[in-house]
Amino acid sequence: MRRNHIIPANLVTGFLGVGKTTAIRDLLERRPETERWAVLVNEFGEIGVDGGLLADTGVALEEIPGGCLCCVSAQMFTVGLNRLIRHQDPDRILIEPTGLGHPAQIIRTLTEPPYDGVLDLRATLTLMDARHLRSLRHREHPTWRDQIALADILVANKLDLYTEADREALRDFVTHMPTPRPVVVETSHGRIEQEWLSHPRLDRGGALFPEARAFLQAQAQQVHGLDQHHHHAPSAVPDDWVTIDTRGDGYIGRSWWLPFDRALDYAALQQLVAGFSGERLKGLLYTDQGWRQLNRVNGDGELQELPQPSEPLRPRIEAIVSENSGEPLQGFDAALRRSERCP
Ligand SMILES: Nc1nc2c(ncn2[C@@H]2O[C@H](COP(=O)(O)OP(=O)(O)OP(=O)(O)O)[C@@H](O)[C@H]2O)c(=O)[nH]1
Ligand SMILES: [Mg+2]
Repeated sequence: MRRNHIIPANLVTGFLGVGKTTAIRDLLERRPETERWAVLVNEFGEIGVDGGLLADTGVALEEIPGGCLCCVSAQMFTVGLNRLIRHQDPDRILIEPTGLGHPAQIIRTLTEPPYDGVLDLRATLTLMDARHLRSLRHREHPTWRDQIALADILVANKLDLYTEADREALRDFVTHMPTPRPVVVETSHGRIEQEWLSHPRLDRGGALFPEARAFLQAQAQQVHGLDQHHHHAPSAVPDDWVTIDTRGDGYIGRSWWLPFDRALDYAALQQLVAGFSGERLKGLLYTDQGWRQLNRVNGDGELQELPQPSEPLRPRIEAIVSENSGEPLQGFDAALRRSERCP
């Protein structure tokens, strides 16, 4: 296939649940009518949920589940990206790595052969939640740091939830950032100006951050020791409960495929969700009250209406908990199964 233009591309990165998919949705809704955009979403869990949340936007979509793009799914990433480039010939590509993604390596991949003449990687948009500035768990996480360190546009999202102290902490943090500093903006519901997508990447002398590099090396060694990962297409999965676990970067993820057409008890599900204290919970679920989407970060977020999907959709849910939070997933798993209505 012959291409006659270089495709502008952006990374939309940031930690678990900060609002990346929300921002991408919003950008897609306001994209120029004449332009064809494509999105590549990578998720920590083995079963993608974000793709389902973007399915109605009408853009070409590739989902890479099962770990960070630069490590476990590196090959899937290339395959997915190549497919978008060849078959869609898009005018722009937005890439959402998992909230536990290592951006330095992804940036390197996208700016080296074979992609250097094909993609024009512009500004990296890093979303953050300024409330995390006062949370050691976040500030000490190497991925959280790297994502922010590599921002060209640093988007402090969820402004509606900040106290004045959070905003003050953000100002203070930014003042102490090393140069070149990113553009810093505060926003809510992922609202991002289209024109920021065209900003160039900051020149950081081609160097990865030392922190990022040491971290990536350790990661690479770990990955070499990992077993083959199996990726399950929905069609290949038996129509029963299936769980797949992912582990890495201090977190454990569990993904569930639920059987087609069997409803969960809405009230039981609601109670289960309200009691979930882990880091992240996402899902597309069929209940006795109809379809619901679930999007919870730490303690925030409940079940919400989901329009009847236009194509058959396999209900799915994904939980991410911190590795040292005990084993809350087992209790959750059992209760989730109990919430299924008798057929
Ligand atoms: N209050 C509030 N909630 C928001 C805002 N932006 C996003 N959210 C909510 O935060 C939750 C997570 O948003 P997502 O866009 O799924 O976050 P994400 O970064 O893509 O999450 P992962 O892909 O799982 O890392 C959702 O329930 C959103 O509706 C905001 O500005 N204010
Ligand atoms: Mg997302």
